[in-house]
Amino acid sequence: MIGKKMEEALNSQINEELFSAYLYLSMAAYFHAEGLDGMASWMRLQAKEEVEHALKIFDHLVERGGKVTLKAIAEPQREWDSPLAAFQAAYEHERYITGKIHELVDLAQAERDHAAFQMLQWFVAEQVEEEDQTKKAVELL
Ligand code: OFO
Repeated sequence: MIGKKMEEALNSQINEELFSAYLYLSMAAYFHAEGLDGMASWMRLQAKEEVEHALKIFDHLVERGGKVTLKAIAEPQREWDSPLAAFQAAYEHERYITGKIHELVDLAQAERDHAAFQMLQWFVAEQVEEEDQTKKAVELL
């Protein structure tokens, strides 16, 4: 059975992951509108991955007898000054998410929640990859 603090924190992270999906879908729409279908496809894939991230945490809560509480998803930005500005925003967003994942790891340690700690290690590694990918995209533009 998962503790209340971890349950709440993981529910908030589900929201962060679903907002990430919404943000990247919004960037995909922006790229389509600019005629940049390749970039749009890349962002659509990222959006799908973010939904998968949300589901990983969702499943962890379910498996541990926690309660999943879905909250409202904020409206994402719709326009950027340039493709570069959009990718820079994606990179900044990934850095923000890395900070959130690290806070969760700290909480798992403080709560001695070894199961959440182990599940979160996947996200720690994933964030290294996602920061790297978005940073490289920024450098290419
Ligand atoms: Fe793009 O990151 Fe989720 O976790």
